[in-house]
Amino acid sequence: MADFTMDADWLVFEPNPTKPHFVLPRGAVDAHCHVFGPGNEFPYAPERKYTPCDAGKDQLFALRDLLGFDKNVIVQATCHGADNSAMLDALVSSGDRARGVATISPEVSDQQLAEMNEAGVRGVRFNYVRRLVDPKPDAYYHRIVERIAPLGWHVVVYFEAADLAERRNFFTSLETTVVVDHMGRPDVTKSVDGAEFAMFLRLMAEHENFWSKVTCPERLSVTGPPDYDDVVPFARRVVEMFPDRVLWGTDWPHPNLKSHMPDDGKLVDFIPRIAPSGELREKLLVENPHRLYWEGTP
Ligand code: 0GY
Repeated sequence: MADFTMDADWLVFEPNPTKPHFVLPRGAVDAHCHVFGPGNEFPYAPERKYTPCDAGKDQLFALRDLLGFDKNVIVQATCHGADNSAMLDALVSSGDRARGVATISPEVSDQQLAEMNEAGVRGVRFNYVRRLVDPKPDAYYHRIVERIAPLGWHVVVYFEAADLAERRNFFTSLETTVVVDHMGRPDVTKSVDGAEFAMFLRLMAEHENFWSKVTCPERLSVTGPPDYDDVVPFARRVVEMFPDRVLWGTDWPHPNLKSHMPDDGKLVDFIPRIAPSGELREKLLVENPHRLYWEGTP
């Protein structure tokens, strides 16, 4: 059997997160999280760039219940490549309380696509972060878009802020809904009013098919935990400018963090700082994810 010992510098998720003070609205969705393995049941992909700790569906669902979420959107992680088995197994086990975002190749069969759709997959992820995947040409992704168009799925894109200028034309050529991970990973040491973040806000403003996850303060912050103060102005700006096109998620089990591991309860307590009104929080946590993933029904 393959050896799936986690990387020596891997930080394991917090085993005992605190219960948040902020009480999530009924029907709240954790719209960005992953499952890893377990590797002996769902082997990690040979081409992976990291070997994580196991973090399976039972642990994810226990966290969902502790934090007070109703549902999850499980995003295929790069350590599983295009083998979506662990994610699909979690969707099926969730009893309609999870949807998925898959990684597929253009050669996927119609039957595989139909089965994924039936299990709850509603999108595919294109990942441009070089430490996670090897880059592929635009034509490869266009072929995938042709395959998913009949299903009405959307595209999730993950990229670093510095790469937006180069990728923008491709992204805006997509006619599907396009969901940007983690606000396009802004450099939060720069001004929220600066040129780099302005480019991202303009992309959102000019293209109504673009959505943003206002996720990952723990990944973007330089000032650090527990308050992640430097991320607040960025996430709050996106929530207030585009209240109907934002999503929130924990990013559990937090792959590839190096500085610290967040307490997921504290991450939930971050939400009212970026979505200061009840109306904004209802859209961010309930209405928007249900529109995109559950045909609008909370
Ligand atoms: C995230 C971020 C990361 C990893 C992955 O699929 C993945 O491996 O998404 C990262 O390392 O920045 O969204 O979970």
